[in-house]
Amino acid sequence: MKSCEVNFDGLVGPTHNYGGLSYGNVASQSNSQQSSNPKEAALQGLAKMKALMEMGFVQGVLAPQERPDVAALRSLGFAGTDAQVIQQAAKQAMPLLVASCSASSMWVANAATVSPSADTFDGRVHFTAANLNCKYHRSIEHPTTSRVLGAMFADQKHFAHHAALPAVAQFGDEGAANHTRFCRDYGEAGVEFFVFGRSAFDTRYPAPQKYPARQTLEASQAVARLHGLRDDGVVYAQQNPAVIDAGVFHNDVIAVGNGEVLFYHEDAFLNTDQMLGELQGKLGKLGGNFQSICVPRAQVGVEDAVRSYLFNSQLLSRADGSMLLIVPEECRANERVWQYLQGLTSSGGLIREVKVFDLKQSMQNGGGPACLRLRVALNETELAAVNPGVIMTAPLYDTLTQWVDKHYRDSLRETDLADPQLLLECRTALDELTQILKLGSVYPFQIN
Ligand code: SUG
Repeated sequence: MKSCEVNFDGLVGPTHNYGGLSYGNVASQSNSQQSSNPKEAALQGLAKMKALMEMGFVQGVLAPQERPDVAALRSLGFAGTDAQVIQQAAKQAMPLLVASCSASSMWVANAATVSPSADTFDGRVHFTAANLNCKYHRSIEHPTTSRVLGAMFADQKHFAHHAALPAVAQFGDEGAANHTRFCRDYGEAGVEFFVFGRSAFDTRYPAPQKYPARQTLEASQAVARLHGLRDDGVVYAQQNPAVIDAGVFHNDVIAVGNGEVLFYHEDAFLNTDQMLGELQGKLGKLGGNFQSICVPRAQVGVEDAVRSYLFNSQLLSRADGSMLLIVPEECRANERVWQYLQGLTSSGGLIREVKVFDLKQSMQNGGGPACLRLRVALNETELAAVNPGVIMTAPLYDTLTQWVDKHYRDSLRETDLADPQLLLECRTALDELTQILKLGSVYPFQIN
């Protein structure tokens, strides 16, 4: 049976803003308080989805979350009408209002970890929503994430959904941003590669000194257990703590994998040789031929990698077996990175082409092409069982761009977040969106 990898991209929500909410994420910190353009952000994301669809890839769309999150503010003690809740929060605790308005659910690589059916004990595709408990503004995403994923992948014969892990730092889980899968073919059993930043219980693992390590080993192990993965089909690796301290807050900022290939920076991991050997051995047992492409620090330093988001790219398999790299415009703007990429594509290796996308609005919050997508490998039967409303088509692209044009503002500052009119605009837009994507009622304002 034919299988493919579907990229479900997060649709940018109407409150996209620069809140400076993510300590350890250099772009989020340095663009804090700048004026954002939600309309442009959403259209940039949609343009990438359309381009991939036109290149022949199956492309999906994942809905944004309800923001401002009035229910989250109520749980923190703000009361009255929805407008009063927002106004009180603006007066008494602006950082909480900003957090409750973040459109951070657009970075759906953090929505969940997904294991394809060929890897799991019961032959279903397994999803575990990420608790994202390192940052308050992201920790409030998982209940709605679970409802949206449930509405997209509803058929229990094919899809199994797990709730987020316990919401404590020991089980910090950031989803697919720290997870890659290697395989010969998307439909065959593969090796799932879990990258963690620290161990919660075992002091032998070093931890970063400056910035938080968001993903723990124990969280990754719990996800592997929930999904029923075979020991032979899993490799764990630790991120180099020094690169976390240099701004690599997720592994997908320093490495990307697809098929049998890992594209990574020389400084990305600890014990790299041992890890590569394990990947080679385990994929080899499945008949695969693991290959790695290491970018040497002498050619691209970690700082350039973080600035350009070279590794936050999408590595995609083309019909002829070669690969294509989708990178953000910032890679072309960085002379060393661009030179590296020119050399890479002309070297006769597997990666033959680089395509550049303008995702500046998302990039300014530390979200590149790879952050914006959740990969789900599906066979034909499973693909047919996905809610068809979320699969991108030319008419859906037109409908969504018109929807964005109608509902989104083209400028948003912190002071605008207190405007009760913004809440109404967002709810009107999202209500219409659930109809467009045929999701049913998934948002708190639709349920309560
Ligand atoms: O969690 N930025 C996100 C970016 C997530 C990127 N995802 C991956 N690498 N997969 C984060 O740090 C910034 C929000 C703000 O500051 O307004 C933010 O949440």
